[in-house]
Amino acid sequence: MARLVVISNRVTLPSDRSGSTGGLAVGLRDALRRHSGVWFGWSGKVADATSTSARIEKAGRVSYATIDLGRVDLAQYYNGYANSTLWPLLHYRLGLIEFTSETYDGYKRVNAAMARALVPLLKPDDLVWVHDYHLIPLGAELRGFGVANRIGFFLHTPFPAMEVLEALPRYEGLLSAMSAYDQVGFQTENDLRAFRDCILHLCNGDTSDGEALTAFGRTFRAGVFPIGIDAAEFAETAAAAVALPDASRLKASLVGRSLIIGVDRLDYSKGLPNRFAAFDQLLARRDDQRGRVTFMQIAPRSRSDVPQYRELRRRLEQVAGRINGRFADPDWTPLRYLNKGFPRRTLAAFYRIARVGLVTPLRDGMNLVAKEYVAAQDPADPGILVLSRFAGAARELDAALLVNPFDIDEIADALARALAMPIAERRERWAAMMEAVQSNSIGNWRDRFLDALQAQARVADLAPTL
Ligand code: GDG
Repeated sequence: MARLVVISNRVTLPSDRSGSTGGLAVGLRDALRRHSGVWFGWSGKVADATSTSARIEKAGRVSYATIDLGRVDLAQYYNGYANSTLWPLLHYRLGLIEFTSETYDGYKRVNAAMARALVPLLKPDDLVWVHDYHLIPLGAELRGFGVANRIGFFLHTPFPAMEVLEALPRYEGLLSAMSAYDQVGFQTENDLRAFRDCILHLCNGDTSDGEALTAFGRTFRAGVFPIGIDAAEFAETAAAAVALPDASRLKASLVGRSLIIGVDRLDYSKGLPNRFAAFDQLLARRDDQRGRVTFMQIAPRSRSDVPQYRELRRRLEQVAGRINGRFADPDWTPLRYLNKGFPRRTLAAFYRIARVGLVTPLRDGMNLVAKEYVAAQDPADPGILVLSRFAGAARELDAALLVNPFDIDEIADALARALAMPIAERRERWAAMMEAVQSNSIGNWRDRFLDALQAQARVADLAPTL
């Protein structure tokens, strides 16, 4: 079996025992163990200058190869172009996009530096799998160094509609960089369709069957590979974790009230202000809910060096304070807003205790929290998921209460409906969702993508076209 080389912005080192490893990190680590290979990326450390070679840490059959980033590079590549230009663009937030030549150059420079540090670690038969928007140009940079391996790219975020992408100065560079891969993967059909439109209409590209695309002098494939979770493992974790002290304390603190739970990185794509407004509206309009429901929003801080994220935090603190100031009783705090992370098993137990999972991103590539919430439920007495139609997960979880995350009234109504839903309907909806979550595991996702990549011819095996 070919070795697998995974490249992502951040590498989760085996020494990370924080218990906060996300599902994706677990899935990638598992794939690497099965194939043996290398996980390459940023160490998370900042130095005066970006490393020119990787530091290697070995654990079993996997080598973890990391580089430190220089201060200026980090500011321009990560906080700058990746998170202040591409992230808002990919989430349809044109008004938030900041574009400067400096950050664009920094983004390209860091991708080139990563390629330079990676090349000496590659063997000719390695399957190379690049992840996410931080690293779009990496494949083209590797090709520039003569790397002829099969190289795949998976985009975890949405891919925007053509008219949105066109707003990005020099967007052609991104599309041409994506055509340097052999296999490009997206979360949903929508994303693939949008990408195909861009290749066909903005780049004079061509397609024979909708998946094989030709542009910029290369032929490559693009497909849909929705990411999943290990549902059985998550269900087991949740069932066992409800007995832990953290879970018992939460349950006791509710004194019989229903719990609504939200779990999201503190990010403007996750729709938190509208979600808070919907809860406010539920309490304002429905006397019967006052004192009977608690909403707990877990929102660990993320990207705090980007001003828009700090601004979002300020705004949410104000709204949370207003809601509690308006509705709280001496023995009831309606909204519990926690800016910190929890170990994975604690989260799993919290999901299981919650009667409603509230997942209302304005746009989301997939949203794993939605799938985790479903997997964590007690089959005998499952909770109900209220889910944004603009999360990739809505494609598979259509038995959730689907809402438009811009429509506060609709979210508030869905909350009221979820809180009052009879057990028979909850069970029926949950069974349909659980089947969807189980049938598309993280293992399926990984295997489908790698099989598709493996099926491509290596660049070196192709007959010369001249
Ligand atoms: C990107 C795309 C796509 C959250 N808080 C804690 C914690 N988490 C975990 C969740 C979940 C993960 O983080 C978040 O995944 P999401 O999918 O919801 O969102 P993004 O971080 O934006 O991920 C997204 C994903 O990539 C995968 O392709 O679905 O669309 O934006 O697993 O449980 N985990 C722990 N403590 C926390 O406090 N342990």
